Amino acid sequence: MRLLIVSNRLPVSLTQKNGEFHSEKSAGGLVSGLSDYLGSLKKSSTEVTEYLWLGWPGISVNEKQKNIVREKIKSDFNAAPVFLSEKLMDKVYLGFCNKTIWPIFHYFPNYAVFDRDFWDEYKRVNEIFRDDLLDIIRPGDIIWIHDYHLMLLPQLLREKVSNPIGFFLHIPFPTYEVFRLLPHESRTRLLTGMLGADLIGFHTHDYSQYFLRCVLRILGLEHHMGRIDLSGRSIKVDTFPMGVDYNKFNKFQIPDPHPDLPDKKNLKIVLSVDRLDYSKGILNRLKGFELFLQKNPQWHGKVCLSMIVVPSRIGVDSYQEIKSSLDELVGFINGAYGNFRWTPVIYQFTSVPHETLIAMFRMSDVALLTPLRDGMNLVAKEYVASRNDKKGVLILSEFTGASKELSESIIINPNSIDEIAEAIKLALSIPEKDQIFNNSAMQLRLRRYDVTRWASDFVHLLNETRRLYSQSFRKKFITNEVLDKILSDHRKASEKILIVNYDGTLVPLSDIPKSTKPTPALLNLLKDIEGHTNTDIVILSGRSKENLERWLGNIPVNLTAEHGSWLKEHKYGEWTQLKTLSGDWKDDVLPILEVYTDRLPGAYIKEKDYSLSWHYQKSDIEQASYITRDLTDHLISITANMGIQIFQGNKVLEISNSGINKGDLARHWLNKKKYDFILAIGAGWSDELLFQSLPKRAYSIKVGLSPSEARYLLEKQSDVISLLKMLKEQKVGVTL
Ligand code: GDG
Repeated sequence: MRLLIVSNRLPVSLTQKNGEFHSEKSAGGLVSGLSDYLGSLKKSSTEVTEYLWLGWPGISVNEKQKNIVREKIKSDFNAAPVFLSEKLMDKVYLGFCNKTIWPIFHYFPNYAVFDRDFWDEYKRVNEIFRDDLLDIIRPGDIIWIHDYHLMLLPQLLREKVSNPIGFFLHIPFPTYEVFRLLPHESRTRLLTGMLGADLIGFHTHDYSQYFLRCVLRILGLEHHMGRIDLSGRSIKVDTFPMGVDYNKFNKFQIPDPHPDLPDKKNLKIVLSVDRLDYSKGILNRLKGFELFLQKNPQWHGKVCLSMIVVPSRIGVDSYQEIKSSLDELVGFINGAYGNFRWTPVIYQFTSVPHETLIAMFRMSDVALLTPLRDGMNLVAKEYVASRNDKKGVLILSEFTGASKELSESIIINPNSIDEIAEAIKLALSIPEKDQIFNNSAMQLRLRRYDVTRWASDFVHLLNETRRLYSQSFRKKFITNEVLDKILSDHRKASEKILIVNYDGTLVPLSDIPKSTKPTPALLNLLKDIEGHTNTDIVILSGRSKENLERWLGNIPVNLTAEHGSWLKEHKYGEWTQLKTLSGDWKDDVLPILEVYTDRLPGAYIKEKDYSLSWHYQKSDIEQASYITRDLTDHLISITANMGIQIFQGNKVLEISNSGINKGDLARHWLNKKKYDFILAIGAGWSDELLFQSLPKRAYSIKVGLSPSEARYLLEKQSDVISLLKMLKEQKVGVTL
């Protein structure tokens, strides 16, 4: 199986000099982590046998040069380029990506810019990725898309290919209140874009939950244990905390003495490493260090903060502002506390070679990482993994994904300068044996769940998700052969019956119950099936008999209202009851429904002869979802001995004491004649009893993709109408 990794940038950046292309490996957590995983594929036996990395090569290329670039990066890096102009890429990277998504997702709405052009360019780049990928994707490939630059891509591809698609977000996913700051169109499209994937992964459980909540609040889609059902597909949302290549850091050999490193003498070193970014809390870190020096003169001359800041996003104003404040603050601290023999803050605004970084990790007594928000923060894990002496103390912000796994470190709130200063003091005093104890526990975890495990877990679950959800449904899809069989059996049979549910089957589900009145076309279709093909029709519904009479009373169909409380056989034209029913129980249930109605604005009660329905189409969806669960539990507990049934419909809870379920109803109608063709179609969970009660030779069809006892599945309600039209035509050899 071939794995296609898709990210904004390739793991390599091209430059052009004198007509020649030169490549340089790009830096960053995503690239180094995935490269380590892909490297491990050659050594181990996994389901992935081949891979190809797709992304922007970092340079504009003219038509003639495209093939040269393709060949170069394919042979050197097993990668394929998505060609985009540098101008467009810059606009999107420095526009919607880093001036809109990045600040919103990192809880800095004051830095966010909402610009229509940014959004249009973002959509364009995602479409260009889609178009280039379509030339490369082969059946059987699995596609893994990475990060916030490509959030629309899963859906854009889903519309064109059926390959398994995974999406992983490397940055935090914000809470609903922050996410909704995005304009309507972009917030909806970002969510639906991600939902094009079969598996969506986040670093932490919190991010997964925030995403699911946004999906509920903004798209109105509920989930069951992280599974969302949408347009005939199931999408799994899960948590995969990204790890590091533990052995690479732990076993790395560095020359001793290393030429780039500071002379340690008797100094304690506090290390800080980040990209320049307001989300990293670098200014707070410096202020914390300054407060520590202010409060602890005994440490003057004995400790230094060694700070590596890697330049990034040079074109974004907010980054320039931070850089100036940073320069100023470093200058202030060194001027106020330093002397000829001691520089309190050693500051480098550059990236350093990988080997130097590991050497710095090993010689630093403390790593001080104080992001105000960070998806994961791999530097924290790399520091712990690099310590082959198991020593060192990590001070880590509680707002990093990594803090969930590195709980033996000193966890601080980076908004509190006091907490940072106190933590530095504490870290410098922790005895070696405690350092070793804490570090060993963290190393154990990092060794077990390393970057290879992270990626292989994701890929494995992506395959599983597809196998479990989609494939099992797919097996039940009505094929052309099955369709032919249904139609020819229907044509040949002499006694035929069609039992069909109303809402969600004959008409689409709607939040406005009155809007699902049957159209003249539907009424004619039912009339024709009955008249031309001599088929008895039974319509099952939870609606009142008055409602059904008004809508369907004049066509030759048999009706069942209020979940079976009332029946009307067309040829007699009278509403009758299967059993003698009582509505006395309503006196006990109504007051309960009223209490819950008061608690949920927008909810209302409808009373029918032998049933009550509690509607909440107009209510806040999330609140309704909680309160409905509560109400259902409450009703079940008090009605256990009343013999009433509770049905969950589309934003309605129906309570009925018919004592008759859809299975009983089916038997009632089937006993009328010796039917040699039976077709039952339903969409809700209560139709399962109908499907179960049918004889084996009957055709049963469930509308929508979810586990069902029905023999076959149809994807959507409109497919039911197509099928009914075919029944009417009595043609064989057609397709849905
Ligand atoms: C995203 C999310 C998430 C840093 N300075 C140098 C250097 N680095 C390397 C580190 C580490 C990587 O860069 C930085 O990783 P982070 O995790 O801190 O952050 P990002 O790559 O910016 O971004 C983040 C990550 O994706 C993974 O999902 O953790 O939250 O923002 O590997 O070692 N490497 C070298 N010299 C440096 O000066 N050689």
